[in-house]
Amino acid sequence: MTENMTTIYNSIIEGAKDETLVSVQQALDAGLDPGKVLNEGMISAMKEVGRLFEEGEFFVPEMLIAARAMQAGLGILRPLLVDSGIEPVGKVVIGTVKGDLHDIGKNLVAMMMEGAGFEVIDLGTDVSPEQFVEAAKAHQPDIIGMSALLTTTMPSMEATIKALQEAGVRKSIKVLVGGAPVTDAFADKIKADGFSPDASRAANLAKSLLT
Ligand code: B1M
Repeated sequence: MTENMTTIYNSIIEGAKDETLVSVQQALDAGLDPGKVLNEGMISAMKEVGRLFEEGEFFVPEMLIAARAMQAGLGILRPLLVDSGIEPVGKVVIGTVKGDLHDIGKNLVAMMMEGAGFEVIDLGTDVSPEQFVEAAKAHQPDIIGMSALLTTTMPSMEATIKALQEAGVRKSIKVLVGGAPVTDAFADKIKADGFSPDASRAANLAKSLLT
């Protein structure tokens, strides 16, 4: 890892928001690729935060301040990831499922989708099946994207797909799922149209689902 990248990585783990802002900007000014800064400096730091939490070295407050530093850094990357300059290719409604407050991955997927030319309606976190159905009716999206980071909230994805079926809107909408515990096999089981392990592949998959 370069010195810049190490500083970004450490500042996120330490939850040092100001240092994250400065180091991300410095890395970009030095000409480093935004995708590399994101994956190697930032996402890998969040993985380490998760490991430290599992080991009992970090608790919820440490996870929270690390997440705030991460979100601040993402604010700087956002214009670089989003600025596609192309006509909307479709409409996506996205949210983190009911009972789940993790939004960093979902926000990244939303950014990459915007960058790929989608109009994105972000419902935020803790989104119930009923709220997804309401949004499907109100916005008539091409795609609904659901994110879940907890094994305990994954069943809400299936409940949402069933609710979309019952409301009679499932056939006109593709459903894309993702989040750390979600797998291809789970997506098949709940009859989603697609699963992606990361944000950039989610945007590509969203495009291919429409063709
Ligand atoms: Co939480 N947390 N957390 N947490 N947290 C995890 C998820 C955990 C794995 C940590 C651990 O134990 N190692 C664990 C879940 C265990 C499990 O269910 N198996 C956990 C736990 C237990 C909890 C609490 C229950 C802790 C507690 O209170 N005792 C609690 C639950 C709160 C709730 O949601 N109801 C909790 C709370 C929190 C914070 C609020 C403190 C904070 C979140 C802040 C926020 O999001 N604003 C937090 C954090 C930061 C994490 C970790 C450390 C990091 C998550 C993250 O942002 N990663 C996480 C550990 C880990 O994941 N290794 C952990 C970076 C992000 C870019 O990756 O979200 O995976 P990710 O997104 C990726 C892909 O998954 C994919 O693309 C993204 C980018 O490439 N993707 C999609 C995501 N959504 C997609 C949707 C798609 C397609 C791809 O299509 C639509």
